[in-house]
Amino acid sequence: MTETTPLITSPEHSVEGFVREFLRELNFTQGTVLERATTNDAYLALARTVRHYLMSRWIETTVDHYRAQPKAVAYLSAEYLLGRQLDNALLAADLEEIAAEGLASLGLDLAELRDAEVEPGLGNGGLGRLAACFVDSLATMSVPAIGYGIRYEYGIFRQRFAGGRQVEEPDTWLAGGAPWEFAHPEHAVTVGFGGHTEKYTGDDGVERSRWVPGWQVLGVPYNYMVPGYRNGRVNTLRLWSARATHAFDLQIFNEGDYVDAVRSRTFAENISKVLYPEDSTPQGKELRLQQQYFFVACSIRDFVDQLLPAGFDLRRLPERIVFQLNDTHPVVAIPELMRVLVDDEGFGWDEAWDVTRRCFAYTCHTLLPEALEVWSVELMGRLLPRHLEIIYRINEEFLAQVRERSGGDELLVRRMSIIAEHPQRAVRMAFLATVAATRVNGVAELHSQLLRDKVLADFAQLWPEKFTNVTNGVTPRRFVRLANPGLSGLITEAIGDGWVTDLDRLRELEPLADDAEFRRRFREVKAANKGRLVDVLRRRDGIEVDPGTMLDVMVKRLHEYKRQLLKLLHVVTLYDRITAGEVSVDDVPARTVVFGAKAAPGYVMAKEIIALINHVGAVVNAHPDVSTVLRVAFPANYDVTVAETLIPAADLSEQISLAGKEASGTGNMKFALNGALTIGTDDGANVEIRRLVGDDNFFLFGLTEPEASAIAEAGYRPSSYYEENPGLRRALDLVASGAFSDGDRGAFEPVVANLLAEDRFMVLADYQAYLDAQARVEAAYADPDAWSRSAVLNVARSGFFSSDRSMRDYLDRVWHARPLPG
Ligand code: BZD
Repeated sequence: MTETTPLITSPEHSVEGFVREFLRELNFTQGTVLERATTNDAYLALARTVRHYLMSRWIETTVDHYRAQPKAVAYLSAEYLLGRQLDNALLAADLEEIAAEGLASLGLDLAELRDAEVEPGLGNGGLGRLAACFVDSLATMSVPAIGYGIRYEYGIFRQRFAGGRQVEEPDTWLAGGAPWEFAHPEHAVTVGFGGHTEKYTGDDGVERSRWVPGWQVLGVPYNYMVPGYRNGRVNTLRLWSARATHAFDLQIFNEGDYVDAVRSRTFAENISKVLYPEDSTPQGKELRLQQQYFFVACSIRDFVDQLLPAGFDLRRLPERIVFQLNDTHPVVAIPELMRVLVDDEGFGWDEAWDVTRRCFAYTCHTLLPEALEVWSVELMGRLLPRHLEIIYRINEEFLAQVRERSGGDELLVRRMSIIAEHPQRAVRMAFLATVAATRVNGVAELHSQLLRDKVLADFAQLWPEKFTNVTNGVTPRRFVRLANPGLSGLITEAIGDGWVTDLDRLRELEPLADDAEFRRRFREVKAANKGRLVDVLRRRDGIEVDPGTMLDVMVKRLHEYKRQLLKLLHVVTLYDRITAGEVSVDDVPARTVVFGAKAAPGYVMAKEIIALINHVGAVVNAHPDVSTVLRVAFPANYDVTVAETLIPAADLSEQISLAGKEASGTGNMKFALNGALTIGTDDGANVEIRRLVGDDNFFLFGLTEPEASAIAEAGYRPSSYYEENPGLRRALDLVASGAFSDGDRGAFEPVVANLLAEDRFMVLADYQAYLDAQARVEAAYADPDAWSRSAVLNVARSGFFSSDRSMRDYLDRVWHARPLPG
């Protein structure tokens, strides 16, 4: 790092300056001319042009951080679900109008170039998208921060439907070129795996252990700009790509085994090849642990070598860094930092532990017991033998403390041990994180409460001060300002544009909920957003949506606990009532139910549910009467880009998980901020949304968490609901009859049978309450003026759900760090 200020000037901030820079890029980097440029050529040239406008800010931010040596936040996350970069970069650089005008003067359409970008889908769902929102907010708030993760060559799979069933295809997001990344092979880091440990006596006479890895890989950093919103700051996201240590192993090569030499290279590069498409059910695969260790080892090495001054005293590390663990995926960073301090830097154990403890904080994102990550001791010992030793010692000292404090309560000791003994000996990563971290947080109030009371109750007893809550948030830049330009314009006209970085100011809209003209314009915006969605779905999926209908949207990963089946039973019931002549199409408001969901490829039930939704949709949409008031749309491959057009168009947001199962949800926040009303359970952040927007502007239904727990405790019998509720019985019988599978009774038998016999997430118990709530939705929707009043109030009262506020909470409650304004 140089100490001189870089002499770099941005291209001129004018249409002419922009056009000049764009054409230079087209000529010199793409090697083509305007007349011959493909859309992708033009997109790549445009991306690089925009980059140039951000470059001096990026360099200055980096240099400032190095000079000031502030306490920094290193966000460690195995996933970043970034979404497209171009629009956000244009917005941050205040170039939207200039670019549109400049391109138009060349006969190019910004909207078309925008569509050429393939989003980097380096995450599964909420957790990965949250990381992307957080790095955006950190940059916008001028917090010295770096995001560390993995540059997967293949992101989340692309979903297609064949005969209504999900088919996965590889996500080749890098194929068209990657204009937003900067590879830095010169800063590659070497990471070891496998091998064994050796005991030896150090110079100080102390018995020590040293790791002799069996093989090594290189981690090559790729830097991505994280531009703050018009604040002169650009932070860095650093994603690691795995390479073989030697491009060719010359010795093997010379021995003539060329194929083996190249194969070893493939082996190393496999580590960052593909994102695991699992959410909520860790698979315990060796390659996954390799990925986790790979990226945290690279990141710690990088921070120490690149971001700290030479000769920095690592005893003072906690003054300079806090590593935020995004769930348990990066938790092996804890024994890694211990290893670096003890083995490489010669620290004593206690000293190293004291430093390490103060450097980590842990966020838990789940409540499902099966989602808590464990690694078998066998695998950990084989892949990371020294780390396993360290984990054992951490556990030993921790359990000694538990014994002492509990007067030798061995039951408690066994419950709290970082090493589980059954069904196999395994490392409980959430426990390791909780023992080591300075702070442990859940992601919504209810979730944090349940962590304290249930999942991590023993730990909360021991260290109540460790536990805190930080409710999730979403970036208003991407999810309001960019995704909903119509609403943004309306808001800005009313209250100025300060809300983009101070979302609490949306409160100033509250009086306008009672202003008929404002409501009319709000409805106009919603209608225009629906029009935009109709175009996108027609072009992208060949799906026809009637923009005059209520848009009832359920988009999120497919999981039983999220209860897409409950939504589907509502659809089936409506279909049943209309076809049976019990309900006239004149009496129900026309609605389009939109689903978007990917299922983990190995999650059989989730894939069955996708097929069932598509089959029900096909029958409903083909029915001459029913389809006049009810249609199902299930665009394949729901991703961030689709979310950005879908959410602003929605009227009704479906947040219907069984209470106590959804840690927070963040889609729920995006919908509320875009003026959709929520139908939802008392779960995750729904609780806070409802409290803020008001009971009258939220359709609450269903069991509460204590009620659901009590039913489970007493022995839940789903079939009793089937027996006692004729509507429910008819809906399930209809599915079982083959009505949606060309008469094939067996087709969805497993889905129905599971609901009747087990129904782990109490779909049947909440069915009637859900239908009743939907009836309230219908009644409310019949009064457009009252509905839009509620919608405006949802917008006005949801400012709390900005990820800027989440970052402030982390700064105060967890990180104890400060912004460094430029
Ligand atoms: O994290 C989600 C929770 O389910 C949501 O309730 C919450 O809002 C968000 C953000 O806090 N969890 C995930 O998205 N989890 C994963 O994607 C995941 C990925 C790999 C392995 C395990 C879980």
